[in-house]
Amino acid sequence: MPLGKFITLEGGEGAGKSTQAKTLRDRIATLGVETLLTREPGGSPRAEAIRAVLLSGKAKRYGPIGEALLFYVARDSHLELTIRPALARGAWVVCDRFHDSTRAYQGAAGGVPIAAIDALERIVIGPTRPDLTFILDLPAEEGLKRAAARASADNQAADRFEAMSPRFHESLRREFLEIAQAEPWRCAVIDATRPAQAVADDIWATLIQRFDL
Ligand code: T5A
Repeated sequence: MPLGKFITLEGGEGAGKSTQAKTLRDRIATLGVETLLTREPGGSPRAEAIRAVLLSGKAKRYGPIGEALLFYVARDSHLELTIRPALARGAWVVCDRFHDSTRAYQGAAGGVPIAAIDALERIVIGPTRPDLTFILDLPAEEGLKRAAARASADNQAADRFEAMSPRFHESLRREFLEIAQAEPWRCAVIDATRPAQAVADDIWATLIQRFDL
């Protein structure tokens, strides 16, 4: 039975998830609880190796179902080796992307039937569901501009998913908002167009309220 809390951040490219995940982890630490910052795909040695394959585009040839399966192989390892042990110790886990990303990227935008994704969730995730999910919402174009600016500063090319069409990215945004609408007890939509500090303050106020702290 998990004792800790499982918090995920979701949204399109460049929405500010990594930035906010770090700030949130630091703020949770001030509560005096153990925190764990992790990410998907990734978070365990096997999952990080699969991340490299997925983001390089080498798995694109397997199609959306093949990619969805690889995301779930990575997630299985991440849950077993990292997330469940941390929750069992009472840690608060802050995870940059989780299962909603598969629903949006491989499901709604990629065309994998939702029944297949539901089955993978039941088999791999089981009861280890997030307690709270922040959906960072902003127009896809704006997020892609942020991601492109960062990539150019780091001298990097767009990855497998950043390189998809504007239509693909707009459908991601719609799907994340639909997920939030379908599960309002778990999800909170955060306006990510504002400066990072305002977004962080909103996330923190929402967490305090949702967890009744
Ligand atoms: N994926 C993932 C799937 O297809 N299926 C899945 O199941 C899963 C789990 C992961 C990719 O894999 C896909 C989704 C992704 O395409 P990634 O590199 O981890 O790849 O990509 P992202 O998760 O999209 O991470 P990004 O780094 O691109 O975006 P973030 O984390 O949302 O944004 P962040 O914080 O890095 O910020 C981006 C830039 O914007 C600035 C930052 O300084 C940075 O330069 N910024 C802001 N600028 C203005 N105002 C703000 N409020 C800002 N906040 C941050």
